[in-house]
Order: sequence, then structure tokens, then C-alpha cells
Amino acid sequence: WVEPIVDDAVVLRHFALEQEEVLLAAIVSIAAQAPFRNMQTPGGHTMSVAMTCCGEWGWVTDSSGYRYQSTDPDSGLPWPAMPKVFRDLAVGAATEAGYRGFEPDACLINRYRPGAKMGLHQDKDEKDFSQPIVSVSLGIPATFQLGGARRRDRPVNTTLTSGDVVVWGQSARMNYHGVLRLKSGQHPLTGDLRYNLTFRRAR
Ligand code: MD5
Ligand code: FE
Repeated sequence: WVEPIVDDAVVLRHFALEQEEVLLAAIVSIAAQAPFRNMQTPGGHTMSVAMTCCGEWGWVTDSSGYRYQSTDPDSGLPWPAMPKVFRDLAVGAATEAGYRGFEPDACLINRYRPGAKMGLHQDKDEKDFSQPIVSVSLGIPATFQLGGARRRDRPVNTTLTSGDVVVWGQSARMNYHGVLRLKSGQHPLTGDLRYNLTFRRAR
């Protein structure tokens, strides 16, 4: 079922539930080629969320800043290709939410262990903000914080569980958002982990 969170942000509850296993198998295969790593923020902090990427462009951060690049900085190799099951899921969710013609060229894979969090931020490293962002949650639940266009706008919290897909577009595209410190939990397929796939049009 479809649940609006705020204007132009909808959760497609359990949209990816039937594909949990195939999605997780694809993550394992991607991570064998491009292992998860805790990147450095430009400010010199180590992120508590571990990341890897697939697709044409990968999002990276280091002391020189945030950017998209076509190669894995750890290996110098191109990022693994985006699996068709990823692309089709993202396009299907965008279509369901009313966005035609979304063709993701970047997939960031975030891995949260208990205690990991992502502070409030905006996604603004992409070229075309008219393109939506599709996010797929897998594994143990997380509390997602969704604010407004200004950092001071009071955030609303929503719980995202395995298989939930969120489509953020138009007025929600630049909203501040974050993930609260992950509580421990158990999921039959991921153990104590949460993964999030974030599909974007980077270029
Ligand atoms: C996560 N990841 O759960 C989230 C899912 C990130 C990130 O935030 O940058 O890796 S994506 C949530 C999102 C994306 C774009 C816009 C908005 C939320 N929003 O307007 O709230 O690991
Ligand atoms: Fe974000």
C-alpha cells in the first residue's frame, strides 16, 4: 500500500518484499567486487554507515569533498554494473509514484550496523533535481527522519522496514533527512544489519 509521508514523498510499503532474497544476493556479489567501507567526511570524520556503489556513477566522500565518480577509489576499477533487478525495481517504484522516464545511473548501498546513524542532510550532489530519488530498505527496521527544505523545519519520523520503498520527488527532493541511531534487532536474512539502496540520476 501507498502511504504519503509529506508532500511528494511516498512510502510503497513492502513493495520490494518478494525480492528481498535476490536483492540481498546481489548486494553480496557487488560487495565481493567493491567491498563496503566507512568513508571519511570532508571534515575528517569516519562515517558510521558503511557504503559501496553500483552503476555508472558511485557517490564517494573523502577529504576533498562529496562527489560522484565512475571508479571505486579503493581499487581504481569501475563500479560493478547495476543489476537489472535493481534497475527494474527502482523504475517500477518511480512509475508507481508517478515519475515517468526515471533511469537511475547511480546506486549507493548503505549498510547500517546497530549504533550507526546518518545525520540530517540534503542530497544535492546530483545534476538534475527534477529527477526523483528511490530508496529501498532491507533488513532490520530504522527510524527515518524527514524534515523540510530548511534545516530548522521540524522533522517527522517514520519507521522503514524490510521491503519498504520510498520515492522522493519534486518538493521533497531537497528535504533534510536522516536516519536515527540504529537499534539492535534481528532479521532472518540480514541478521543485525540494515541495508538501504539509494537510486539516483547523478548526471
Ligand atoms: C538511508 N540514505 O536510509 C537514506 C535513504 C543517503 C540517504 O539519505 O543520502 O544515502 S535516501 C533518503 C532520501 C533521499 C532523498 C531525499 C530525501 C530522502 N528526502 O527528501 O527526504 O540510508
Ligand atoms: Fe540522503
